[in-house]
Amino acid sequence: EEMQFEERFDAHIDAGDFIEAKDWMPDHYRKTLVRQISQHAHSEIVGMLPEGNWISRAPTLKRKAILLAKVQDEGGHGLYLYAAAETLGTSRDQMFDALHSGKAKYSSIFNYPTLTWADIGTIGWLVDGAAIMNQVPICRCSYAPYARAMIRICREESFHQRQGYEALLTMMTKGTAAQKAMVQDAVNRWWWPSIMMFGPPDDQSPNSAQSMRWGIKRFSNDELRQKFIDAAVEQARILGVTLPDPDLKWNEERQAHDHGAIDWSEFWRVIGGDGPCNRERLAARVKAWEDGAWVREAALAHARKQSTLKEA
Ligand code: FAQ
Repeated sequence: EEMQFEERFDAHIDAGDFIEAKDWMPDHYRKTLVRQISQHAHSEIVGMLPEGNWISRAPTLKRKAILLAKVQDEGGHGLYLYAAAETLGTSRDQMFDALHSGKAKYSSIFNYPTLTWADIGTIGWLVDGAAIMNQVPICRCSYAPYARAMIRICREESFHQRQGYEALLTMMTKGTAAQKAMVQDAVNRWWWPSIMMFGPPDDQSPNSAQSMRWGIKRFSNDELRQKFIDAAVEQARILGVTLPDPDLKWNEERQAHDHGAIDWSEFWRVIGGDGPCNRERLAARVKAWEDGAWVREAALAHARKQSTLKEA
């Protein structure tokens, strides 16, 4: 009987149909989705920290309002994604526990510090830009609850990307020499970590083949990285900044840009827990969880009281 279910599932996948929460699915498909969706949710929540660092120091009221809205959106994205992962039968407590104990991953990019205001614009341009490139195809992911969550998330991410690019463009066109230098410095620091966001090269990506077979991933890590680099080159030219890769050049034959070697040892070190801010990020999440204990207790006490009142 299991065989029959499996055949039917494979036929659905081959036909490009969506899988819903109540449909039969192989265990490994479920596990892969819980892994990816929960890591994605953790990334959104941890991703609030580097930018949150600048809310109280934004240069104008307008910039502060935009940044507040962006960081709140990221909190919202985390919540939709936890809800999508819960449909697969894993609880939010289990997911938080995995994050807080250091077992679960979150995106490498959020382990880098935000040193100046230009970092906020650069995160919008490059980090949200990379996130959109990776996430638009997930709107067509075979698991429907994840795909549906991604539609709204992508709309908001594109506002995030625009606001970052516009903030940098303002500094580059109307700013002082010092402000322009600050933008270039931020781009120098964020470029390589941003292109690492797409994950390891295809030949070192253990999950890619199966995830592509299942329609969870629609493009490979290297394909998305290449598309991102090609788009960023033109955007950098308009901004008037230099991307910190002397080997970056157009390849007429491939109709794509060649780029210099990526330092994968840095990537593995950061996802292994030893990046510039890993300890600080995790400690901030654990502290927030502990400080919020009284809220969870109060909500539970209230719910218990309501249900006894109803019974009476
Ligand atoms: N960081 O075999 P693969 C955002 C891990 S955007 C950390 O290629 P897969 C928006 C990978 O998990 C960021 N770990 O894996 C925002 C696996 O380890 P595991 C979040 C990484 O899953 C913007 C191992 O390496 N976006 O939050 C990374 O097929 C601004 C082998 O890799 C998503 O999560 C990395 N960069 O492909 C918020 C998108 N790359 O799990 C605030 C959804 C790889 O076996 C401010 N996720 N690893 O222990 C995906 O598309 C995929 O999971 C990939 C990785 C492409 C990230």
